[in-house]
Amino acid sequence: QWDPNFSTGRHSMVHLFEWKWVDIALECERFLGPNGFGGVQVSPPNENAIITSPFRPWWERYQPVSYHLVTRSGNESEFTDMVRRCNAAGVRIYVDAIINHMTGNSVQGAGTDGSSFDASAKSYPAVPYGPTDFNDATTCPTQSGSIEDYQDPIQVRNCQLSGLLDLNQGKDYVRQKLADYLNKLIGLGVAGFRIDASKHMWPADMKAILDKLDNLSVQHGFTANARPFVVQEVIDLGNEAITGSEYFGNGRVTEFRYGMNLGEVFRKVNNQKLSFIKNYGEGWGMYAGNTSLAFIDNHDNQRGHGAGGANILTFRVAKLYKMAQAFMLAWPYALTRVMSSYYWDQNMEGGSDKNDWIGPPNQDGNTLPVTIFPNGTCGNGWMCEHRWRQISNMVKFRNVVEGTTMTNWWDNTENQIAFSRGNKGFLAINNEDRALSATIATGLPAGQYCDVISGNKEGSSCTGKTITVSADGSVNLSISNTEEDPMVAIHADAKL
Ligand code: ARE
Ligand code: CA
Repeated sequence: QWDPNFSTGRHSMVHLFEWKWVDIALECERFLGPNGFGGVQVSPPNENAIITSPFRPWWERYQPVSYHLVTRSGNESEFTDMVRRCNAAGVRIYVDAIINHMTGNSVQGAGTDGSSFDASAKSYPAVPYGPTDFNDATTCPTQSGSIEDYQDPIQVRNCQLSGLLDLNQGKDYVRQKLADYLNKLIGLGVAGFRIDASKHMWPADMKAILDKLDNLSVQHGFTANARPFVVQEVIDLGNEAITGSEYFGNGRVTEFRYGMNLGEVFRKVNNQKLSFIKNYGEGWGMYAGNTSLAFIDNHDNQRGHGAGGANILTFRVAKLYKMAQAFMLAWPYALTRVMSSYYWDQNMEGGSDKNDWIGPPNQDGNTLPVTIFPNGTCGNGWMCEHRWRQISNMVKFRNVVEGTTMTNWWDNTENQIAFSRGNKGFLAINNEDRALSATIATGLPAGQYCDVISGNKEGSSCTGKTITVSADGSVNLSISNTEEDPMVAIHADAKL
């Protein structure tokens, strides 16, 4: 299912990485609902291994111990309350589902709900899974039992990803346990799933699991017969045996080339220029927009895991990041997901970050709450990129321009671009080392508009720039390259 089941008029989701359920519930009510966000991707809610060396890394949550809903984000009643309150605020919840594997192959002990497990015995009694539920030498062809060659689809699907005990989704018992877990979440009112490590499962096995899923819960406000949304995490940069397109039949697929290429464009590496993105998306060889999920960065590649390399844009390069987010949210391609991170100190050695493991802001392993300052920004180490005015206002822009096409493309053949979305919205970006100064068609009705990058429309005035569209629909723009945000965005709902 490719449709995210958003409530009417909403068109983007946000990943609230490592947030606690109580904070997400509050955020749905106080910010996401009122500001037009469609949904939240939450961190894995199921019990995971407790890793103490390094101390409580973010990635311990990608090592399932059971499907009990107890993690450092909260327990089952807190999760249930969050889903109910977010749905009531018009905001859907998508669960990061770890169904390819269990923990690393040598850990043992107790998980975040106290369930015991022993990976060396392939034993997870709280599910229960035992040795025959995993791939082994009869199904995985490598000596080590790990994936050694990404050009061999059998290894990629049947061997261990970084030493994580690999479930055999060919078995009906395993399929049923996984479907039971996902159905429990559907019963609590979630709208769909991000399916972790989808590349490492056979598309047909995944289909068999997805076919077992219930319709979305009518009691939680979904329409009758609505199917769970699915986005499959497949890293496909175009150079491996497995392609994302094998998974389109099951749902959407993450388009990792989107943020990677856009990072190169905004950083101007490999002679890339903004004027080249006139046909961004399918025109650049990416998946069809209706089968893909677009994002600038994710929880992996913002810290050097996964794929995308050094050119990925993150909150650390805020000026470029906001421009890239604005482009993505204004551009008519794919379903869009905004990242919301926490801060950590990097420790770069030989090009890689020795601190890439650091978990969320915490005290003795207990995740700290997201505090909100009077100006709307977040404290306690939470970055809250989704609350940055330039980003949240573009989430709203995307809602306003929905249904229109891209028109009036303009560029200076280098790094200054502008385009309209029908007669509903207009965006101009100056990523040049000099001012942008030009008269450009906007497609919008004549009048005065508030630039939603530099401010908001409040009552009958603008807190930022006021932009005048003349009788012929053009604007006389000048955007200095030294501005905090060298771009301008106007739309129908920000007209004075
Ligand atoms: C941790 C330790 C490992 C240890 C393992 C088992 O870091 O050293 O061996 O535990 O004990 C995350 C972290 C991992 C972490 C894991 C479990 O990133 O470091 O391992 O959690 O705790 C491939 C997959 C892709 C995957 C990326 C990271 O194809 O699915 O690797 N992304 C998802 C999540 C991750 C998560 C997992 C999967 C596992 O988003 O957060 O891992 O649940 C090329 C290939 C890609 C490949 C990429 C990197 O680009 O094309 O397919 O991505 O290289 O290898
Ligand atoms: Ca597998």
